[in-house]
Amino acid sequence: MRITRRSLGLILIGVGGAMVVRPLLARGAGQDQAPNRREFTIVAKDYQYSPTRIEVTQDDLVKLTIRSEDIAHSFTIDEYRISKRVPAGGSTTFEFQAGRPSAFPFYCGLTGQPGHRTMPGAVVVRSK
Ligand SMILES: [Cu+2]
Repeated sequence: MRITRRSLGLILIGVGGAMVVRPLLARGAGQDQAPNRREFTIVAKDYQYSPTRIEVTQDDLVKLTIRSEDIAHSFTIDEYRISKRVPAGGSTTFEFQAGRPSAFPFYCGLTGQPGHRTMPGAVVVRSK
């Protein structure tokens, strides 16, 4: 088969469609069972978190690993009373269960250098 620009587009649509359909099926099957588990890694570097935004769904069990690629930082989400120290060049991992839908800011709570105050981000919880 000759791969034309049009057929390549159709193949890509097929791949994208499969990626959308699979999580929907998984959610339907597990509706009354254990909550979905989600895992993210957030990297701190140059006074920035990356990514600055993660999206989860209400009731998800969220496992977050925060890794610093330079100095020590902290990772705080007031809504969840989470405040974890992230060692220089190291990481910390913790879990929480997503509650009410909203956007919950996270930030670095260290105060030694002014840069720590400029590390904003958010955990966005979508309703089911
Ligand atoms: Cu910091």
